[in-house]
Amino acid sequence: AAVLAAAALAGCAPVAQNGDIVSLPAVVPAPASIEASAGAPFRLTSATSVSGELDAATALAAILTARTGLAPTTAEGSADIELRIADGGAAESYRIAVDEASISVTGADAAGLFYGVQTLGQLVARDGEGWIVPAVVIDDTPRFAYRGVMLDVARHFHGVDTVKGYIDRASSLKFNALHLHLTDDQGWRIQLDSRPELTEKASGTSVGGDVTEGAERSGGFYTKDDYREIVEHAASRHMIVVPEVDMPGHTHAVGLAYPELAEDPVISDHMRDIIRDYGGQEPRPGTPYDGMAVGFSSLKIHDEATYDFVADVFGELAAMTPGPYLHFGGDESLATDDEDFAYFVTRVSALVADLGKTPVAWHEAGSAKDVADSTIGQYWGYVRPQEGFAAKAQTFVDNGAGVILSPADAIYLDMKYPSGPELGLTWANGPTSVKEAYAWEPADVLPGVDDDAILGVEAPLWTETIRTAADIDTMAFPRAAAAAEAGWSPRTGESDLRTWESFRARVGALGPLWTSMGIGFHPSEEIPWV
Ligand code: TNX
Repeated sequence: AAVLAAAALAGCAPVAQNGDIVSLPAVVPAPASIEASAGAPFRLTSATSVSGELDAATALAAILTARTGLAPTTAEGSADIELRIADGGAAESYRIAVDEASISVTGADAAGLFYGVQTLGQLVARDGEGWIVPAVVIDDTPRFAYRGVMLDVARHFHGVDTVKGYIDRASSLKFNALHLHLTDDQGWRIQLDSRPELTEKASGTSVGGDVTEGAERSGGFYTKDDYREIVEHAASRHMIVVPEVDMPGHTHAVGLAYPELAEDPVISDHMRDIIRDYGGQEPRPGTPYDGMAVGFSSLKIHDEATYDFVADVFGELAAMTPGPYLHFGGDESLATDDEDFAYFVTRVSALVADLGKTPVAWHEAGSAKDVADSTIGQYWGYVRPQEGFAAKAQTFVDNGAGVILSPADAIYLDMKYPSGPELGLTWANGPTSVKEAYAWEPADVLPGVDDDAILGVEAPLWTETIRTAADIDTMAFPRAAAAAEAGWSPRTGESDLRTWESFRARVGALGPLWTSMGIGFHPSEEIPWV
């Protein structure tokens, strides 16, 4: 225990390797390969110099300053810390070599170098004499190309600064996609020149009618400049933005701006149960909805005006979004007849594909056998799929496009913790512990769907109960780290680091770094925080 405690103090985590407990620097997500050497560590001082790529040097300086108060001096040519790009490796991969005299971080591309810098930030630790980086060689490369976090800005609106902060946090765990759930029954959050009424008439409320943090009124929306600022900030952290406009369900807000496009709400018994359990009003046409129930709204499927609307919305979003994906939702369209749903999904997926973008949709869209071939399915069933769910996801695999995995009982970040804040929901087998968020293997979720058909992993944060930046931090950290590891690290069984015991020790060692970054993580008792 004394050895383990000492290891923890140095920012290392005990790991079982070939039957022995050894101590390795705590990196999350676990790298593909890490070898600690017996040599003396590198010592950071106020004289430490850095040279190489400017963006990476800036990113490193920000981390080191926050963590240690020591700002490295920039140099030309050789320096103590050298940050370089050398072509040849796999996309987003990097290598770090640390010895007593120097540190080199080499990325295969700018993203790889950025990830190397994030890892280097995690390696910084303290010993009795000061700040050190342990002598180590790391060769690292991602398992999956797509590693996402989703933020629902429709149920509660979250302003630009909050989103930028979430980008910073997520990119430090090597996430490379921010999916923004921009629209839902409760509000439309993106200004469009082609359809200005959407934000004029349908952005003014949120769940519970809550007033947005830092604002004077309920709801809110991003101007086109706001959206550009988010996209640019994401790009500077090597993340793409995946905008979602959810349809044909989850569209009550559309009806506030364009009543002629919306069917009247369908109130099911299930909805009455939800209203009884969670409170709130029944939705009424033309009246803003601030409840939490889902599945009552639908666009009109057999009206050409609907498709003019969809073409305007996705046409403008495509032009505003440099990333390759446009998400058209498709979940929980319980008020849309099955055949109508298939017709709608077929048309809208083709429309998005014709814009030169790759459509993404929740897995229900796979019930439409003619969904555009390039459409990626986002699976939100459980780690052990419920009846019928895997078959829908299979459509996207059969088409050769593949799936993004978001198993709700593991990495829905809006599920309550077993003990902790009163925030969150429980419907997906919740509460969800950190261990449950960690203990699943992507290739074991959908039968026969292995790495070649899995584009990646995404952790959604729905915000019915999540109102502030602090709420986001609490729900996402530490569980987003588990999703990051599922998306980036070698598969379970292929690395000594891919065990719950190793993960919890490594996450625990990150506590001081997260604190220095201002992350208000949930101090879960499952984690041995340093
Ligand atoms: C289900 S899973 C939803 C969302 C809710 C969420 C709450 C899915 C694609 N849709 O509409 O916000 O549950 O956890």
